[in-house]
Formats: sequence, structure tokens, C-alpha cells
Amino acid sequence: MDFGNSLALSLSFLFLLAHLSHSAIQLPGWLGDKNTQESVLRLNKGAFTAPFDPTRVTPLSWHPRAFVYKKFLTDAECDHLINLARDKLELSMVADNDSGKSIKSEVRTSSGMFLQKAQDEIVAGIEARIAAWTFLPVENGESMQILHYEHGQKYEPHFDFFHDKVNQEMGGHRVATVLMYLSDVGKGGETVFPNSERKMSRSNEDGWSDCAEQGYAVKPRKGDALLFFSLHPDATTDNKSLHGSCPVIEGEKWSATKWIHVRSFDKPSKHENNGNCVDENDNCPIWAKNGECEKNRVYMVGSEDSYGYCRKSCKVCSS
Ligand code: PD2
Ligand code: ZN
Repeated sequence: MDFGNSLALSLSFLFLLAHLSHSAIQLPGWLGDKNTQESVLRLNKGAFTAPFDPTRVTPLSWHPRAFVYKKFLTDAECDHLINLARDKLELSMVADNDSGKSIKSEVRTSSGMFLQKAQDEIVAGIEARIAAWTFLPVENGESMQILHYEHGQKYEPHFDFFHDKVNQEMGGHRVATVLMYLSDVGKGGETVFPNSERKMSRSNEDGWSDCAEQGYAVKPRKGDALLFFSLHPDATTDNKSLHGSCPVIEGEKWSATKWIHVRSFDKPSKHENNGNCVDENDNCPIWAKNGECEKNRVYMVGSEDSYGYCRKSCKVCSS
């Protein structure tokens, strides 16, 4: 096994450990030991939420890595999220590729708003279920964004990872996105992956819009959730993760987006506090000694659009 693979494996293992130790605080345990259907996850304040049910997850594509979870949300949860957002919608913005600032753009014509993290028990329950599904801790997630698309409204194909460094200061790159569909859509509104290896293939149903023909498409169905990764397992950006929301042709579309970062989005890491001149892994000195600064440059040192994890040991800090 080459080092890239073993590094990715050990990163996954660390992720798992971080997730489990985090879960031990946030999610003290499974209750109800007879069968999964009766089990629930207990949240911090003693509230309960439905567990992650792996039998409802189907892999859609490996390039990009994308999965659909049927009925991830109950109808009541979907209606609750819509009701929290309905009166607070504003024109959606996009991040400017150079400055990282939020700007209005023809690329994205929906309206939306951000909830607060753990705003209420239902939101906290959904966030806990997302963490259980993705193996990524709740603290790595941004607050949930609720989106509303009316006739003709769309989000042109884009990447969820950032092209600027400003937006990576909190939590690093976005590694994964969970898109939850809160309503059925008469026609259109599909999520489309124009660069997917499964181009032009999709489930065998009628009623797809022309826009859905530009790649692999997923139809919005109330309660279903789509998980896809914007980074490869070695933490480089995945150009196959390009995706968009097709124009709504009939009806309206409500969705909720949870963007998840590689590190905590709630508290700044060492990396963000100390002018980037730190190692973020205890193994950095030994890896650097073994030549990994050259062999695994993107992870160790970074690239044009992201910082590496062993900048101190690789001696690339400017200060
Ligand atoms: O609402 C969607 O379907 C959608 C599609 C693509 C949302 C996003 N991207 C996003 O919020 O990043
Ligand atoms: Zn997106």
C-alpha cells in the first residue's frame, strides 16, 4: 500500500475516532436494544431523534462519491424546516472566486436563509443524524441553509469547495454536502452532476427536464437526502463534484443544504490561530523526516488554494 493510501486510511480512522469521541458527548448512546426501528438517538438535552438507517442508503456514483438516503426526513420535519424559513427568505448569494465575498449573481436565482445550529430540538436531531450518516462531527457543519426555488429559478453548476483562501479560514475546505429535499417538484429542479462518470444515466423514470440531460441527475423527492463529497479521500478537490440545481418548470422546490468542512466550523483550529505556522498532526515531524513534504506535497504543505497540515515541519511558514 502506498503512503497516499495509508495516509488516507489513517485520516479516515482518525475521522472515525474523532466522530466516535464526539458522538460520546453529543449522542450518549442507542436506546432501545430490540431492533433498529425502535431505536433512537438521544441528544444533549435529553431529546430524541430517529437513528441513521443504513438500509435506506444507495450509492449513486463513485466519481464523484454520491449517495441518496430515501426518506431521511419525515414529512413533519420537512414542513417544520419550511415553516422556520418561510418569512425570512432573501435573495441567495454566491462566494466571489477571488475575494471570497458574498455577491448576488445570475448563477443562483433562488431565495434562502440560514437557520441557527441546534436552533430547536428538531434541527438538532437532523444535525445529529447527518453526523451519524457522514461520520463527520456536528461541529464541522455550517448552519443549515433553507432554499426556495420558484418557476425558472436555478443554481448553475458550481463546486461547493472554495477557490479562495478567505472562505477556508473557518474549518478549511468543504469536504461534503448533504442536500435535503423538503418538497416534491412538479417538473425540473433536479440536482445534476455534469461531470459524473454516470453521465446521462439516472433512474428509469419519466418526466426529467432537458437540463437533467447534461449529466447524472437526481429528482427532488420530499424527505430524500443526497450526500456527495467535494474532496477526494486524499483531501484534493474533486472536479467531478460539479453540480447544479436545474430550473423549476412546474411547482416549487424547497431544499435544505448542510455544508460540512474538514475541521470544526464552530471553533478556530490551531492552524487558524497562529499564522498557519503549526503542525496539525502529531506525526508531522516524522512524516517530514521521511520525505513526505515532497512525496505528499498537497497534504503536507498545501496547494494554491488550501493550506497543508504539516507546514511547520515542512518549514514553509512565511514567519
Ligand atoms: O438546492 C439544490 O438542489 C442545490 C443544488 C446545488 C443546492 C446547492 N447546490 C448548494 O446549496 O450548494
Ligand atoms: Zn452546491
